[in-house]
Amino acid sequence: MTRTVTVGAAQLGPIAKDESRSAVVARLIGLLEEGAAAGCSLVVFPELALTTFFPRWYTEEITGHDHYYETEMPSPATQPLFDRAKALGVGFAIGYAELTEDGHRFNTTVLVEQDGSIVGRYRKVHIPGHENDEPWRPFQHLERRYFEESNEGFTVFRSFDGIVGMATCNDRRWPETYREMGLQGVEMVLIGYNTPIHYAPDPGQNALQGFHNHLCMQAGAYQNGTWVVGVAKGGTEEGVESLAQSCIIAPSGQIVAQTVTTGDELIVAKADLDWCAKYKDTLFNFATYRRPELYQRIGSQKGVIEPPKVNNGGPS
Ligand code: CDT
Repeated sequence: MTRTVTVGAAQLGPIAKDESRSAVVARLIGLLEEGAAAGCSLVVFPELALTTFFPRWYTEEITGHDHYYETEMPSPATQPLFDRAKALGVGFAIGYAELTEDGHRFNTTVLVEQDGSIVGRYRKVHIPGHENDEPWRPFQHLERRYFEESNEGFTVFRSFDGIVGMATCNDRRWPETYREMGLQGVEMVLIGYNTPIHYAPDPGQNALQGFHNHLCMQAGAYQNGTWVVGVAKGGTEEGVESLAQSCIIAPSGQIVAQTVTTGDELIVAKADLDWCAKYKDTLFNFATYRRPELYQRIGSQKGVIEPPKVNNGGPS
């Protein structure tokens, strides 16, 4: 018997600054129900799926954005989503801003089983952007002000009849993200994202946002023999245009489903988890072919250390 997970990528369109949690949760439930009707056992929502992408605004005090954070999950506002998931027998993954009891702030995603119980939590590792107000930008990307870097790393979870991991937005650009989970046998990586089209430090990259999005997720899928589900919050939110192009990628690296709008849209794929072994047991048989003794820099060195400049005998 093959292990097949019918998975839905539930892309969201913009969430307005003043949109209530209950209005957003109603949108999420609508997509969950659509997923159930399509036979999904798992529906994946984006990063920060309960609020607008608030790191685009600077507040002098970090607490100025506290109303965008969740202090419990589920909460009274999100409980209806968990209840509906349990009733439908559909699991889900959802990203949100987490404020812990002892005052830590993380960009978090939880994985919820078909019985409505939380089976896994992931806190974003690679936090992009900047910490201080940079008024020269048309809008801010202050994730480094509003979120801490997680020290928990990339755990994978036995769920949905397979091995499932999570990553968040900027994490998808880093090969280490996939390989850390690949080394734990991951079969499906769930990735939510909010990616503004305009990249202020180098606008030359703007036109390539869609290409880079798929490039890194397709490579991560293929090189680790895993499914990847990439889910956007897209469209123009509070005046900032963000990438959509959510997709479901097979272990071959091929995109098998992709959204065609920039709004709320569900795409579905039947993900055969046994397909992963075709890559994990052949070309990417890590146990046979990897050479970790030659990869020491990857685990120990953070920045670039160039080789010393050599004297080539020319005039000094
Ligand atoms: N949310 C998130 O991580 N977005 C980043 C934007 C990078 S530009 C500061 C991304 O990698 O898509």
